Amino acid sequence: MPISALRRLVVERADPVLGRCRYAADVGGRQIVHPVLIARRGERFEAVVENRLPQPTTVHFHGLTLPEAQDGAGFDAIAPGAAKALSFEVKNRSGLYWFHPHAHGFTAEQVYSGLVGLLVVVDAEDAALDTALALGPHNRLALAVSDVRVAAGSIRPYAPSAEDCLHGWFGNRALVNAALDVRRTVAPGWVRLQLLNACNARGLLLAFRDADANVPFHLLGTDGGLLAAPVGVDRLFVYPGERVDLAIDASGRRELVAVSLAFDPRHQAKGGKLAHAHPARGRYAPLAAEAVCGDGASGADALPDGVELGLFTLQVAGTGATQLPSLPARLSTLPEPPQATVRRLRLDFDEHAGFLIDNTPYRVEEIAFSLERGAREVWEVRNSPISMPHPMHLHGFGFRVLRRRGTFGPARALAGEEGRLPTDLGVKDTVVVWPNETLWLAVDFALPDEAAFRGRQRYMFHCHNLEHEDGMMMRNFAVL
Ligand SMILES: [Cu+2]
Repeated sequence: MPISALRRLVVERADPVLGRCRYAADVGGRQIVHPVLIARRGERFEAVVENRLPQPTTVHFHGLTLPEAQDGAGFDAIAPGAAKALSFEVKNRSGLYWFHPHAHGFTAEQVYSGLVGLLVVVDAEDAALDTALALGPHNRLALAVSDVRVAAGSIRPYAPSAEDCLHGWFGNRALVNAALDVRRTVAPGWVRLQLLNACNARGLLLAFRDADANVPFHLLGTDGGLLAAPVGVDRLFVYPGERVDLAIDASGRRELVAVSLAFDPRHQAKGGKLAHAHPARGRYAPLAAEAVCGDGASGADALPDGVELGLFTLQVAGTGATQLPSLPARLSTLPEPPQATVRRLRLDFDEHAGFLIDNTPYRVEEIAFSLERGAREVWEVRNSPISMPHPMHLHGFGFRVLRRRGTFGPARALAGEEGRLPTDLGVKDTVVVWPNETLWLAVDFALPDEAAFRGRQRYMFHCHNLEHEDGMMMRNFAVL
């Protein structure tokens, strides 16, 4: 639905027993649940968010460049029963963005419970691509893929053990746009698929199968919009918070099954035992009323990270274009990565404190560092060899990956020039840092509009493994 039609966005529990939640858009008195929002670049978002949860929440627009007051990063959460008016201009490039809760201590539970919304930003470049691909009406899809724990036919409530808090909360089934066992029908020809990994913690090694054959596809874009040119691939790592924009040829196929292939997830951190100890959690009820076992057992067996998991099926039917158009050689012009001063950040593991940035647990009032608006920096992000993959998310600013060093394990096979993975070639706001790796990220801290961004603006850099995020792997910084 177009954002111009949105007046109210209700955050509510759909099932108080199991705690499943949803976003519901109010469009002139009519309710659309789990809305996929569509915005033209430059359009304004004007809506009131109503929190009907028994917990504080926020709406964080992941990937958008917004003033602190609209970023929903958790500095001023919306209390249960309260509402907040949101008003901002969508300034980002076309691409798949998303929105989700970001109230510290509640993020993992609320996202797992179903609060995942998609925002598709479109512009002339995006429309030109659809025309070039001769996309049929059913051949463009925007999908949020997460994993949930299903037992006896129902999705079990969020109840992480100390082990889950360390490695992440993993499910056993894929949930796609809030549904299990998703099948979509597409026509022969190009299919354009914008896909979000909305899992709390699971890394996806995305591939497509037709019977037993792996089907090659093309990467067109990443978190912050289109690549300069398409890249041919047969699998891609997509970690929590990351998005990919793909083209796959459905001609001559009966169905395409999207899977996450088996891989070594490189959880090198051993022996730590953690529990969410965020003080705010004790003051509010969990989302589910049904009692969960005290030791965190959820009544369903989780599939560990890196185990093969079926995601969804594209069934091919009908007739498409008689001749498949070739992919455009050029898709977009990317902002040049700035050459700039280096800021070093370390991702640490401590058996007692868990995963931290620069050995410092998150404190809401702390500002780790400040920089001037318009500053250009290269962030050198180094992950400990005794760690695990961390999908690191920067609020407010897209960045370019300049290079990767120290890559081992399954990512190494995908590395190209400067050690970069195919998904490193676009504009990013979330990037996975594997154990022992160092990444160099070029960021331009320009703020687009003096009036809307007046005064100091606080943003965050954090891990998007949501158990790590709630477990303090997060820092604030300020743009002056
Ligand atoms: Cu992490």
